[in-house]
Amino acid sequence: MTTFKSFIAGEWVESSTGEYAENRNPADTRDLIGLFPKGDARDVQRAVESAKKGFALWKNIPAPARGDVLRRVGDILVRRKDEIADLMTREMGKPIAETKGDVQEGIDTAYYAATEGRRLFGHTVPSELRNKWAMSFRRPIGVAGIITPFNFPLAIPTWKIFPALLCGNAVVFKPASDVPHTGHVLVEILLDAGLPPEVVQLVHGPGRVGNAIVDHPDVALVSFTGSTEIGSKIGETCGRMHKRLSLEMGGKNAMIVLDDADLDLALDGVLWGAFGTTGQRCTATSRLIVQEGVHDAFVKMLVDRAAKLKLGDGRKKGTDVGPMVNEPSRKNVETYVQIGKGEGATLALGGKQATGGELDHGYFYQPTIFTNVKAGSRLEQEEIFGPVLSVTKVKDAAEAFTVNNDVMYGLSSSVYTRDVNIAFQALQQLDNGITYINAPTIGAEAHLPFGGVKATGNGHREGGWEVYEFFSETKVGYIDYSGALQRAQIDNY
Ligand code: UN1
Repeated sequence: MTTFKSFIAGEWVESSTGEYAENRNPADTRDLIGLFPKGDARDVQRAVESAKKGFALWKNIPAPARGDVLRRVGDILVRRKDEIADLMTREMGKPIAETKGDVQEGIDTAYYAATEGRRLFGHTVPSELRNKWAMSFRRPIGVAGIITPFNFPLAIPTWKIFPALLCGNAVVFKPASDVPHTGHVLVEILLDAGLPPEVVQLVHGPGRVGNAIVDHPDVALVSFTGSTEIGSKIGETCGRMHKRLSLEMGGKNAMIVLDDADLDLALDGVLWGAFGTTGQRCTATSRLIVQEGVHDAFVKMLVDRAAKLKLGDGRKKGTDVGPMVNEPSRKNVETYVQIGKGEGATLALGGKQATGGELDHGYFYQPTIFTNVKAGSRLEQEEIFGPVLSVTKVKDAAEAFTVNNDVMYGLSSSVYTRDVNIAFQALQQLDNGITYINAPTIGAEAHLPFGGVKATGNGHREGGWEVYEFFSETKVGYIDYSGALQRAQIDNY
C-alpha cells in the first residue's frame, strides 16, 4: 500500500496537517488503493507562492515551445493509456472502455493544445489614421486555480490544465478527493514531459483546499467543474475579488424521441446516455421525453434492455455498469427514488441498491426507470447524478421542446427524428449548450466548445478554441510610425 504526496514548490511533500485519507475502490471497498494527503490552506499558500515563481518563468517561454511540452504529454498518455484507464476504473468505478475514452479525451486535448501554441490568434486591423498599426494579441494571466470532479478524472483536468499552460499560466490543481490517484499521475506526466516544476502544483485534500484556492488573492483565475451549489459560492467569492471564473455545473439533460424516430437507434442511445458512467455525468440523459405514438412500445423496449445491463466491477470483462463513486452518492439516489415514488411516478425498473455476491462489497445501484413522470416534478427537475431515468409522455415536438427547456439547467439535449425540419428547429429552440440529433446527450469531442446555458454555467466554454480565450487576456497594441501626434476620433473628422 502506497502513501502518496502532494506536489508543492517543486517537490513531492506531505501535507501540513500530516493527515491522510484512504482511497478505496468503489466496486470493492476491501481494496485500498493508497493514502492521500488531507491538505489545508497552508499547503495552498505554499503552492501559490511557488506557482507565482513558475508563472514568472513560464510566461516568457514562447507559446510554440509550451506547446511542445504538451505534445510530449500527449505522447506519454498514448503510451500509458491502458495502465491509466485501469487505475482510474479502480478508483472511481466506470468500466475500462469508458476510462480508456477518458484518457483518449486527454490525448486529444494535449495534441490540440500543442498545435494551438502555433496559433493563439490575435487580430491585425486597419487603423483609422495613416502610418499607424493596430493589433490585438493574447497574454497569459497568472496563477490558475483548477478544481475538478471525480467523473472524468483525467479528461476534465486536461480540459482546463492544458489550455491554461499553453496560454502561459501556472496552475494550482485540486482533484476531487475521490480520484487523487489520477491527479497524481497527470502531474507526474506533466513533469516527465519537461514542464518546469513550479509551473504546476498539486494539492490533495477535501473541499477546504478548493476554498483556499478560490480565496487566495494571488490566484487570478479559477476554473471549476462540479455542482451548481458549490459553483454559486465560488462565484460569489470570485465576483467580490474580481477574479476570472469559468463554471461548469449541473445538468438535467433530456433525450426526445419522436414518433418518426428509429427506435432501435434511440434505444442504444438512451441506454448509453442514462446508464453510462452509472449516470454520473453532467451530460447524462436523466430525462426521456417520448411522443405518445411510440411511448408505450419504446418504454417496453427500454425496460427490457435496461433490465439486462450487467452490473459489476468495471475492470472485469462484460460489465456494462459500474458502481457509484461513494456511499453518499448512492444515498442521494435512494433519496430521489423516494421522492419519485412520493410524487406518484411509476417505478418501472430498479429502485434499489444492487446486492448479492461481489456487489455486496461496492456502492452499486440498480439502473432505475420511472415512467409517468410529470413535467415540473422534482424528479424531473433536479439533478440526481446517478442511474435514474425519468420518462415523460408528450403529444408533439412542440410540447417536447417546452418540457426540455422548462428546467433550471441547460447543458445538453438530444432529439431522435428523421424529419430534417424538426432537427433544425431543435438546434434553434432548445435552450442547451449542446444539442445532438440522433445521438444521446453525451459524446462531446475535445475540439469543440463544451458547456451549457442557464444554471449550468456562467457563459464560458471549455474545449475547442473558446477555452483559450478564457485562459488568456486580450491586449491591444497601437504603433504610430507617422512621427507626428495623430489624434484618434479628432484629426479625421
Ligand atoms: C461530463 O459529462 O461530465 O460529453 C463531461 C461527453 C464527454 C464529457 C462529459 N466527452 O461525453
